[in-house]
Amino acid sequence: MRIRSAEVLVASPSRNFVTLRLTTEDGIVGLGDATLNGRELAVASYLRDHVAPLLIGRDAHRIEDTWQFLYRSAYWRRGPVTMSAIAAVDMALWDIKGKLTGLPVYQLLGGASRTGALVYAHASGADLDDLADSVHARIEEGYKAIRLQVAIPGMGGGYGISSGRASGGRYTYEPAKRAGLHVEEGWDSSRYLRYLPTMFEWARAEFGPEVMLLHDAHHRLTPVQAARLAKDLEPYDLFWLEDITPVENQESLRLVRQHSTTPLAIGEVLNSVWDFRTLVQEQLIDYVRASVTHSGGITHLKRIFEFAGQYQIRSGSHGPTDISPVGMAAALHLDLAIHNFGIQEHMAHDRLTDEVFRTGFSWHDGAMHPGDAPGLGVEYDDDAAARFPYEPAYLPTARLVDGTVHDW
Ligand code: KDG
Ligand code: MG
Repeated sequence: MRIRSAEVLVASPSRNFVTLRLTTEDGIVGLGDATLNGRELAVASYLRDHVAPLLIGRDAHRIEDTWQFLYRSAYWRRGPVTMSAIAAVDMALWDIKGKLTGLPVYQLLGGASRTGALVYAHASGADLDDLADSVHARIEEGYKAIRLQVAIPGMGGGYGISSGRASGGRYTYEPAKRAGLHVEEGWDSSRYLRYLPTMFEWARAEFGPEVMLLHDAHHRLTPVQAARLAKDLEPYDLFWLEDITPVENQESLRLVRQHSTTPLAIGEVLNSVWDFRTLVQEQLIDYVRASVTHSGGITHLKRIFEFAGQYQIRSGSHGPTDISPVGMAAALHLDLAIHNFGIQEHMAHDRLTDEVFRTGFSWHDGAMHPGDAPGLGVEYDDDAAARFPYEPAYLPTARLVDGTVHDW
């Protein structure tokens, strides 16, 4: 079963997505997500100019061999551009294999280990009243786990605050801005550290002990600040505290661990099993946040999760809107199959995105299922995509009060 064509599709139905479409000689189509927020065209070129010519004529059945070939023969290893490109090829080949066998991908991965993947949604607010509305909306939609982000008084914002409802009435948070290439946001760690525990105290009083609460610090604290926050948040029983320090200095988490039992989640900017060695072997985290789209696809993310599983660390796949519905489907198939599943992030896509990508996702009791269509179960509508050409968009920069560039 040879690959006949490899097309790179770039469209912007409310935000940019890069999709790889592989077609076999017999006309079987496989889709893969290659979206790298703010750097989309780098992956599109990597695929179009360097990978597609290598794929034509290859046996579509050889998923592992193709993965190793693309990884090792490039010589230049890892990194988000390379690993997103390999991820797209890997997802598309799993999609093809599913269609050839007539099975959904989770069946090929060993079958379902659970009835659905517990998902968490985002809630955010410009203040506590606004946040309360957002949390109530998520609870009414059926979510059991919710990430809380709030603007910090006196700081004029904070990470993860939605600017309101997008098309179709859904609340979305889209940090990459189309208008203006250099959006800057202020940041003040002292105000944040003082305010956040009071927000969680309020949230537990307001929403009770049952709802699972999460928070993303988005890489902004020093080790000692991170330790203090994790300790201060202990009484509020978080499901996890995410990206509490920049991930490059992994040893810094030892300090956090010494001072707190708040569960930690890290890894959305990492992209290979080798990047997780210290975090996993020293048991410095409780959840692996890698994404199927940026970490080499289903084949490699499964390897990362199995490595983590040896240390009782669970999965927590990254799933913001910059993971396309194809990536989300791939993540859900893996979530269903692996043993050490923890939770799946779910940020509902804008309605315009749904016009381009048709999914068969179902939803029950706070959990999602990718559906039982053969392969990944996602279809791409070229006519709809043609209405939404690529538009450059960039992630913001964070600056401290004195103007210094900070981790965004
Ligand atoms: O493109 C950046 C987003 O992927 C990131 O800000 C989302 O941190 C994120 C999350 O946890 O969803
Ligand atoms: Mg995050």
